Amino acid sequence: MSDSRPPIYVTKPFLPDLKEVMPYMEKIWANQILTNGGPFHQQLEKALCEHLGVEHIALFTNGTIALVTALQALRVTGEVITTPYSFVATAHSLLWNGIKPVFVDIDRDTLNLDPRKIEAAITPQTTAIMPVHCYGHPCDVEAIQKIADNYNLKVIYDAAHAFGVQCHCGSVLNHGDLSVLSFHATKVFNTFEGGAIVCPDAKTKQRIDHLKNFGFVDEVTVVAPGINGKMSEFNAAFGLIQLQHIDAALQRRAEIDARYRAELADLPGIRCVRDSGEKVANHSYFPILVDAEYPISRDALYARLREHNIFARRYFYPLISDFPMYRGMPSADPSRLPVASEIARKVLCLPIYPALTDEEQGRVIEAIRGACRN
Ligand code: T4K
Repeated sequence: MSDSRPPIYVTKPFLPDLKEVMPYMEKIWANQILTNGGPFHQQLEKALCEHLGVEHIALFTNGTIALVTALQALRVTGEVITTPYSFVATAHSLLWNGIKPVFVDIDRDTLNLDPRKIEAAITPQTTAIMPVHCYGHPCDVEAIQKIADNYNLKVIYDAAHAFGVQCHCGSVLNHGDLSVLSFHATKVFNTFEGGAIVCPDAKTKQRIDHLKNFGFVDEVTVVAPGINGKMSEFNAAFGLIQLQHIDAALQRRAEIDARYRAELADLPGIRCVRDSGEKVANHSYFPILVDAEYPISRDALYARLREHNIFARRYFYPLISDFPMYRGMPSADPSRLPVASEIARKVLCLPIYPALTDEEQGRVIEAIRGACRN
């Protein structure tokens, strides 16, 4: 049986009314500045610093180039400890810099890099740790910083999911040496494509700004083999509009999150992943874990939802360490990553986005509950 009702995807980008976009386009058309650090680019950097509660931010064309550049900016080499439970871009950014990723298992509750397992993976070649605030749930930032301080390692957070998240001491983006955001269409805050590096000081931002502009300092001076990572004026303008709607978008996400938790709570074998105690959450994803007590497997549930025209996603299956370019590495051996391997077999991310209607969410819940009645 296939469902004739409209499809529901795991996410849908928030798009403002086109009428709101036109005045920004008119300004771009009038001044003819399309890119290279134009007025909207500068305005968005300022607005994001204020909104996020951070000191310095460098906008990028996407999160992946921002990750690659963050590693360059800190001159990271050798080996970097990271999580296998993420989107491939996390580890790919290391390979693009000729760095060897060393995978360490995740914590069963937070699904983030397990700080208790990091030390055993440190070698004389280790220069940094690249943890991910997976689903926007903060890592154990204190424990990670303590290890980094003890071993003189840099910490670069892949904070692609963590827009607006605050832990007990303010923005989670202020932890580590650098934090990298993604503003991809599928993210809580999107600029179509986009990303950013949050930096602790003006000097680091300046170096990053050079690196994202081919290494140019002025017309005749190139100080590094930089890349073209600049955000365009269109994307920056769109970001300024998005910021006006972000609070309402996050509020709606919170409502959807709360309803899933309430209506799936009594289902045997369905566990809703908890947040990690953040003060302000962003509800960027809604991951559930499908355990053996549920009548059908995770993959059968995924297929069942598809029959109902509901396109949930298995983020993050397969593990990064299972992809061909990584699986030969000793640290990629599944026997060394038992928690990540188990979670990747059980996880399913349910649709969550501001425009998801109550009726649509009801369809998702009903399809999951339905399997228990068959
Ligand atoms: N680090 C982490 C931890 C990340 O999660 C990501 C990106 C990065 C780094 C890299 O940042 P970026 O370089 O991307 O800025 C998506 C995104 O493409 C990717 O950005 C994201 N993580 C990842 C978790 O998810 P796919 O392959 O699942 O995307 P796709 O095209 O299948 O989209 C999922 C659903 O979203 C679609 O079924 C429908 C909806 N959708 C998607 C797009 C692109 C729309 O409604 N409109 C759209 O324009 O990777």
